[in-house]
Amino acid sequence: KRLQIDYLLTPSELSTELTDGGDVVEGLTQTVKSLPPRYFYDDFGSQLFEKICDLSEYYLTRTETLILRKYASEIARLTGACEIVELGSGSSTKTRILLDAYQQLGYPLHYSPIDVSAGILESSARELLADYSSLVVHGLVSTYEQALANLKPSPLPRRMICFIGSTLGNLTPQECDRFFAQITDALKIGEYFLLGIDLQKPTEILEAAYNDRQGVTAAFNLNMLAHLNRRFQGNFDLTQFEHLSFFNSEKSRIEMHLRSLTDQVVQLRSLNLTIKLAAGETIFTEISRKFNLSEMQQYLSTKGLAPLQVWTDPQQWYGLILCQR
Ligand code: AVJ
Repeated sequence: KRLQIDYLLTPSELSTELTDGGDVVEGLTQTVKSLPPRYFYDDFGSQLFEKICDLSEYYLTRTETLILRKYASEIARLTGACEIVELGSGSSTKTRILLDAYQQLGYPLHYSPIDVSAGILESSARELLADYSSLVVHGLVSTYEQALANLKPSPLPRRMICFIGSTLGNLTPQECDRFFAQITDALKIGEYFLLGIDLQKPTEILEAAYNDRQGVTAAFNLNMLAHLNRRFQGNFDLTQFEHLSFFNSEKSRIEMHLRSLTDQVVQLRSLNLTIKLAAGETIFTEISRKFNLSEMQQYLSTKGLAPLQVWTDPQQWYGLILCQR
């Protein structure tokens, strides 16, 4: 058996944390309303995100892909054979570059993708198994928090946790601190962490990437409401909201919001939640932080993750950092 998928996001596991819906109630009942970015990624949202990755304005994916293509074999040589655990694996397109490099060196291929979207995880796992004859996939449909707390012992002597695609940018500084504590808990001394981050660059370039001309990002943002409607018996009217995104230079982050076009009342029945929105009021759906590469290296060191090597593109738009615990 080369495929196993465990599902941690089932409603029965609602019990303890803010796993399913609790975080929605929490976000929507604050004075400044917000929703956790993980609710972008139902199966349709994951498809929309794949479309974003192909947009000419969205330089992130293509830049990270170039860096990976250029340096994947160096990464593989540095780490040696290891289990590749990926947080937010999505379609696993960029992961193939890593798998190719590990395969090239004759290493056994163990891949553990983790994603909140079951559909995209299942289909990409099947495609990978068809393309890599010796690959073993152990997927987890789960949030990062749940996954990191529930990782099975590695099938190989070493493990590398990959967090590429600049998903770290979605976390506030406080969330980052918690996240890295969980990462180091999930790694033994000597094991690896591979991080991809988007870097600071001119505002026009950043804002274009989050306001594409085709409106795919707007659709992606609005789809979160459709997802919540389905998942929590809600009645958000998508025509009564608009996509808003801009660069906040003080905080060095893109902010995405959904702005209410009218005074309205919305219900999420299965969460027992009724909220009021004023015309012009926004729901904060995402931050996407833009980092400084040397500050990030410093920060990682303080978190017990020693940077071994850093790679970037010629324009220094994007950075990849390999760390060792
Ligand atoms: C998947 C979190 C890296 O912040 O750029 C894309 C998500 N949001 N367009 C990002 C996203 C709007 C993306 N990450």
